[in-house]
Amino acid sequence: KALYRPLGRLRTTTTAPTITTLPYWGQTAASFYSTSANVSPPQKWSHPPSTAAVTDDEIVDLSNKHQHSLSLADLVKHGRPPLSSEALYQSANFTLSLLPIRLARRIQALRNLPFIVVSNPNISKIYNNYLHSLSTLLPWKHRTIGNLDAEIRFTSVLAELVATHQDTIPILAKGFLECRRYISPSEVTRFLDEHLRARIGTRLIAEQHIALHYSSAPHFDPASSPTPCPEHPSYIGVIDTALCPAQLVDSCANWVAELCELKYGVRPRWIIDGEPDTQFAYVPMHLEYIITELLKNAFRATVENRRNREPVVITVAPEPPDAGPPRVTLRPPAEDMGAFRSEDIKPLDDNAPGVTIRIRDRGGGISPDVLPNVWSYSFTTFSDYEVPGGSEGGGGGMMGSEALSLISGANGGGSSIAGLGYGLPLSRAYAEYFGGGINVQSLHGWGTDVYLRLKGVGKIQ
Ligand code: ADP
Ligand code: K
Ligand code: MG
Repeated sequence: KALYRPLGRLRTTTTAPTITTLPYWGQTAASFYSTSANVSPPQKWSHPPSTAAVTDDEIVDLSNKHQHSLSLADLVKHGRPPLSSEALYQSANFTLSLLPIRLARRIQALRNLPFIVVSNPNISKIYNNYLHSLSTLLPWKHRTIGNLDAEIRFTSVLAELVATHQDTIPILAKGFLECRRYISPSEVTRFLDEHLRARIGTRLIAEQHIALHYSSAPHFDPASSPTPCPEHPSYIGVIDTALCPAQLVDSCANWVAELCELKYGVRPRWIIDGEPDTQFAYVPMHLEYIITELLKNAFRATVENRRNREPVVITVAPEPPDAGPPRVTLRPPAEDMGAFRSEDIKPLDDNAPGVTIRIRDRGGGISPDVLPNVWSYSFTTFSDYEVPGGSEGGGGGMMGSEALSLISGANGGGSSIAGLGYGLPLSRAYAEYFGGGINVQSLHGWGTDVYLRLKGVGKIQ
């Protein structure tokens, strides 16, 4: 029971240390381990080393500040690129006003995990990444960015921040798998769902300014940017106001087919039908993530079920602005998300045109004993040793041991056909971010239909 005592509460009973040195965690963890008869974590789980110059007080102060609930209007309010230098500085200052609070809140959320979990080397690496990123932003706190030189330096801080958190997902996945004995699956799910959704927003904010910088800076100072962006007239930062989902599906399918060829020696076929000319305003990076994960699942099922000659059919159906209620009903957002949904970015306008994409495979569907688990982080039926078509549908499924070996590999799961068990839940987090959703319909013994509904981000001037 004591294992689940939140770190935050323990901290207040001791004299407040600064995180600069972190003797506290080492001592606490060590004394805890020595008095705990039942559970002794591996020797290597000592304490999170850190050199970040952020004090506890600063973190608590920041995380208690009001978190501006961001709208997409905020992200595009600076106008279409190329921005004027003034608009670019405004965007930088706005970004600066948002990020420290968001990072501090993530740090607090990590601290509220049982400390035995935060002591895990992988989780503490993520924790320290957040501390580090916050420490790189704090020197800017009392400054106003008002010249190009400052703006360039600030943008490079943002770029480093985005790069630092690049591999968060496989590292967290590995950490939580290693902590399976110390934290319940539902606690992991609650933490990850909140954490990964908040991360989507934080990255979006940082990447939006970086993109605005690269599409604007060359226009008023050609020397400022070594890599001017190719012209994307329909882009505002990372938002494509005329995104064509069918094109994106096709390029993702090509990539996933390559993966299949590498893994199974087979290249599944696919067909795009419906209204492939549909366009809407959305964040291509998000759609790319979702579609890639859904196609990995569909292609894998197709190949493992020896249905290679049956194409996966992807139907693109536009949802006109005045279509009334959505044509596909998806689950309502889970109740326990209420606490953090306010962090999500709202679409510009609730009646914006959207799109529904159905991915239909003949890969045998999902057996009833597997189906209830598919939305859990780390749940997978993938086995690296599986022979295509060898068993029907993967048996009972499992949590993680395969995933662990997969993540330990060089690529961290991202370019594997399956195995991390994050594809469905994380895709759903992306889809729900702007008010969309994902629904899986399985006809066991036959195939699976996945409905992805996306609300467009709205009309942008
Ligand atoms: P992963 O693909 O890494 O296993 P996911 O979250 O993407 O993780 O999927 C979880 C599980 O759901 C898969 O392991 C598989 O058993 C099942 N699944 C998902 N999509 C399909 C599909 N189209 N056909 C059959 N099974 C599927
Ligand atoms: K899963
Ligand atoms: Mg998958």
